[in-house]
Amino acid sequence: MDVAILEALSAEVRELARERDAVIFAHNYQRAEVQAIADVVGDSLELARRAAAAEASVIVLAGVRFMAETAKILAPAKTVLIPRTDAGCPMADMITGEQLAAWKAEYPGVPVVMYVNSSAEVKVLTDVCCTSANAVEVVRSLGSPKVLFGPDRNLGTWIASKLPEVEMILWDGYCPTHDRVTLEQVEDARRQHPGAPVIAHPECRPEITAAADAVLSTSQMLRWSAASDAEEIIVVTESGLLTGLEKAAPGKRFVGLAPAMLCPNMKMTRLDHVRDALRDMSGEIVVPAEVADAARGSLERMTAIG
Ligand code: CIZ
Ligand code: SF4
Repeated sequence: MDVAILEALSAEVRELARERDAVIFAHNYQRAEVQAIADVVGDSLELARRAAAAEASVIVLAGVRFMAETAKILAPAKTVLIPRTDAGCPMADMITGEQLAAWKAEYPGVPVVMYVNSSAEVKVLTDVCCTSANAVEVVRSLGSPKVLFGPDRNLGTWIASKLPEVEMILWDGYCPTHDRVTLEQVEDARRQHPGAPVIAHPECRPEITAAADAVLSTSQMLRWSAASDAEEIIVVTESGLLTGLEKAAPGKRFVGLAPAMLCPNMKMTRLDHVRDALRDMSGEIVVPAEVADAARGSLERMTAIG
């Protein structure tokens, strides 16, 4: 986009946010120009915590639907807007409330941990949600020998490798963006950038996390990279994080696996969509009160851990 247009649009968004008493939250995987105008850029855990504590009357959530739902459940008195109502998470859609109810019935008494990448209906049936930043701590906190975990089998496998004392029973969901990374791609990147450490997200397949130098959530990648001595780092997660990495660790070179690692849903939201949502107060997220009330506990337990 032309620089003058970008600046004018950014200024318009900030002015509208002021007029509407709105805060703008952007996920770490959002486009750079959307991150640039946000009040808060973070992972799901940070955005959920900030939503619960928000003082503004409107929250604009530049991300995907489950993140906006999470904000609404934790801050029911706020108006929560999502600039693209069609931005979903294919992984979250891989388990429905009905499917979870049937699965639970097969394992009476076994606690349920669900990745925050799930629908409000699924959260209603969940004991504790987790994000990739606190998943291991959440499962450990239950002190249960058995746990039902979903929807991400890769994250579940990763947690199980850290907690051998827990029998993790896994739902067969996955993130299409992270799950399609191959070992060959990672090895190619290593050959092209000798000596550069590989940091991978736990949504990647087990052969990728096993080959990585560190397995980290996005917030952990930002901290790890800032503290690392490496001049060049290979990043195996959605490419939007490169924006934050370059900011968190200026002077380092980050090698992404784009175009393979783009999440089309995360990339839907452009600045003009954020502007339109604020101008028209459109894209309001509605979670029925009885669903929100029943789902809230699983999210509050999540935000209290890690
Ligand atoms: O938890 C999140 O925000 C996601 C989707 C990834 C991460 O590791 O932060
Ligand atoms: Fe869902 Fe994967 Fe996109 Fe995240 S990157 S929103 S888990 S599809």
